[in-house]
Amino acid sequence: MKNWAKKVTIGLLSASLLALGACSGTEDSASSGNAASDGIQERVIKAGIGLNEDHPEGQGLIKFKELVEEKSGGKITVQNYFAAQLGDDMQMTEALKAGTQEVTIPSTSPLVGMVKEFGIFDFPFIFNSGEEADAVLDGPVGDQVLEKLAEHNLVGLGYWENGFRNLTNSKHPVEKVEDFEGLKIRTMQNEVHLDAFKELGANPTPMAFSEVFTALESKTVDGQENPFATIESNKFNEVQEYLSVTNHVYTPFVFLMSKSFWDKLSDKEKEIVQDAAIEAGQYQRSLNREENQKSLEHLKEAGMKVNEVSDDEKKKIQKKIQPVIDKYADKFGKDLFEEMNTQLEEIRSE
Ligand code: KDG
Repeated sequence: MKNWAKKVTIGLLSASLLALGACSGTEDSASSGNAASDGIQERVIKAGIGLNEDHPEGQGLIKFKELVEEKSGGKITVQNYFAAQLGDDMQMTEALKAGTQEVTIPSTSPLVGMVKEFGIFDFPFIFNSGEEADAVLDGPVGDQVLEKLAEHNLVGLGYWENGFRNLTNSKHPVEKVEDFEGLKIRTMQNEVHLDAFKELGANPTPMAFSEVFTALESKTVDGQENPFATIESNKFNEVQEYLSVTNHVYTPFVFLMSKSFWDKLSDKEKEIVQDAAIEAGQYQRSLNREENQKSLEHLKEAGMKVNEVSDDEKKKIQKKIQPVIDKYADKFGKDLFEEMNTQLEEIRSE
């Protein structure tokens, strides 16, 4: 049974046990009278992300807050922090592990040093569409990776969407595989991205997202790669002239919760936050796809010189970085990688 289905089943079971007043986690609430009838205590969830409030990820977090506060009758409140106010992805992830923050929703890419299996989602050109990514992430492969989080005092409540990544730079258009040569590209802190850009002849620099705008503005790096909505929201177009549509990698976000916080929750409270993370995630994915198309148009209107990299050139890029994929497929888990590819082949044969 899928992880999320298991969680919802537990929720339904706990709802019936609650009705009998027998559900675990209510001993504290028994002393507070009303709470005993619904198994929900006064709690605060501190949630932080690296992107801005106006980005689809920020809007998804606002939706999560609305759902949790509505479903808990206001007893559970969510305090949202945007634009790396609480630190960068890795710092916020460490805060969850330490129990000083409850939620963050980073890209999976910088987590590969902690859970190597996340790395299979970083392989270039793995997914042809967001829908293919949804099927893999919400299925057995995505679930198996989330289960690796527990040993790090983390719980994964589902995947949201960062999206397909495209290259910007201040030097020249990237139209063919040779054009990567010598470009100083900022990458996420992820060995697949680093090795792939090295294989293409670029000069990659790993860097936390919160430092990217300054690095581009000061010309410390020539370029970076992110989905259109991120490029627009963080105004990278103000310091980047060229946008080359490569869609070279699909990056998921993963909804992380501190396990020490999760373990304190009653079954009813777990059901509320799990369902809210999934429902807000569906909303965020849909909004992200709409907004990314709008952002591309806005970036063109703002004067970015946009070129589409042809399928033939994408095939040459893919061929050139194939040794990187072969190397890391073994390192991240050949079986899981093959299970993902089998699922993708089945989807494409339907
Ligand atoms: O909090 C999420 C962001 O940090 C996310 O945009 C990461 O895509 C990312 C990048 O380029 O670091």
